[in-house]
Amino acid sequence: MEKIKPAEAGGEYTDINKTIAAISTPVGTGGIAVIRVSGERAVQTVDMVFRGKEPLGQAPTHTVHYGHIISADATVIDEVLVTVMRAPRTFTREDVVEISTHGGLAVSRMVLERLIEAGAYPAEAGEFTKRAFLNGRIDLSQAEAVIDIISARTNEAQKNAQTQLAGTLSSKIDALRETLISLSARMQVAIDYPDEDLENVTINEIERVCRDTLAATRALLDTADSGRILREGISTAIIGRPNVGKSSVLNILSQTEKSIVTDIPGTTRDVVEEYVSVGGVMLRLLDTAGIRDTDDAVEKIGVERSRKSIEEADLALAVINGSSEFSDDDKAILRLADGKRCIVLVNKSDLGASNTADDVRDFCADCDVLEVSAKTGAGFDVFADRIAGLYGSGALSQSGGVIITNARHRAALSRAAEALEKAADALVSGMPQDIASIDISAAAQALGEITGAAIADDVVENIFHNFCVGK
Ligand SMILES: Nc1nc2c(ncn2[C@@H]2O[C@H](COP(=O)(O)OP(=O)(O)OP(=O)(O)O)[C@@H](O)[C@H]2O)c(=O)[nH]1
Ligand SMILES: [Mg+2]
Repeated sequence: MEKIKPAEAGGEYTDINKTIAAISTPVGTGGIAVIRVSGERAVQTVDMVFRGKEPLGQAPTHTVHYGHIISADATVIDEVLVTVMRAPRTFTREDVVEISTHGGLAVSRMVLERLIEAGAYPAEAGEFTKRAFLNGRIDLSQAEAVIDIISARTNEAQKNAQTQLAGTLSSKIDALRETLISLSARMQVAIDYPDEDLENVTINEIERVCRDTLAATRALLDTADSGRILREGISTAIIGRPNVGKSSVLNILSQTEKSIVTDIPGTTRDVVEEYVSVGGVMLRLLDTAGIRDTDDAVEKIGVERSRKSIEEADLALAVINGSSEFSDDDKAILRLADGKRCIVLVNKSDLGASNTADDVRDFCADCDVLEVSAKTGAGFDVFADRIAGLYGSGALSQSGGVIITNARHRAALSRAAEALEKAADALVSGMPQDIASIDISAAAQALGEITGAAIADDVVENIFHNFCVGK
């Protein structure tokens, strides 16, 4: 079979009239792979390369068909199941056909190439979801929720993304925006026809609507910190002297051997990163080089990175060797975490009881001090409880359902809040209504960017390019 080069990405293929195809399952080997085809000619295109009991042309919607994908020289490429879904009850609202093949990389690629020979265009990143948006099935914040569901690493993050996909955020935003638009329209009439005896909007009413909408916008903005945590995890720097067991802590929490552990002080040089779920909360763990004065050039860089990662972290996880004295070096390291939330793990508890934990408590009244063993796992259940208490669902759910997890939404809400503040201030200081009216429209515009009701095309393009191909 002649190889077909994937078409170069370009404006041409964003054309909604084209039938597109892509492998929608992850690259690699698995039980099955799914190749998704969407567009006006989806059924005909697949029919050209499919041999089953009957052609797919007459297949009713939402039916599954057994058969084979056949190469140009009539040899069998794979035994497949084909699902035919006709518009409009599909993900893209277009005709969609999904071909389930055996999960080999070569097989799914050959099937995709066959489809391209038959006239399909390779889908761009996010193009299926973009079509769902362009065809009005979902709005922009729901499309973004699709990415979040795919990339969710904890149950909490996944639940929040599902809520967003269900349109909870959209309906909140739409309601706020509609209030502003109707207010602005009534103000406009009063401005344009000042002499008519129309039912005028009073300054008081305008100000009240601005303040109410501002309060609702701020309430959403207040959830953004929890939202960032939900999405990106708590960035947690594991810090401590060399050889205290920092890498062992990362390994036991992630149940991997990702970080190299040896009894040689100065083992870790680079910052090792791993996402783990602890107490239902996602932590982005950063295992760092043990902090000490060193002449080793490579280790020196590691120590510098370690200091930097503490600065950028949400949480410092300071590890101390409980089988040795609480030293001045330990104290210096705890001081680096001053002003941060800090949990101290007094490690190696399996080596016998010591006073080290009490000494740490005396030194640092604000620190949460836990005795653990990265060797046996003792004490890590208490650690998980502590994390759940600090960042878990109880802490998040106070915000009443909707949580802003997306930086783009946050920026748009900030702009809306700013515009509403300006409008309210203008009214209070007795400026003409047109001035406030401009700000109120700007606030409505900013809110509209969240759902995509009012947004520039290039921003939309940019959002969908963050998707993976096949989604
Ligand atoms: N007995 C005991 N040994 C431990 C425990 N945690 C770590 N160790 C041992 O301590 C040594 C150092 O562990 P690492 O995890 O490499 O320590 P580190 O802090 O990452 O060291 P550097 O990367 O050199 O800064 C290894 O020999 C580990 O097996 C523990 O809880 N109990
Ligand atoms: Mg290490």
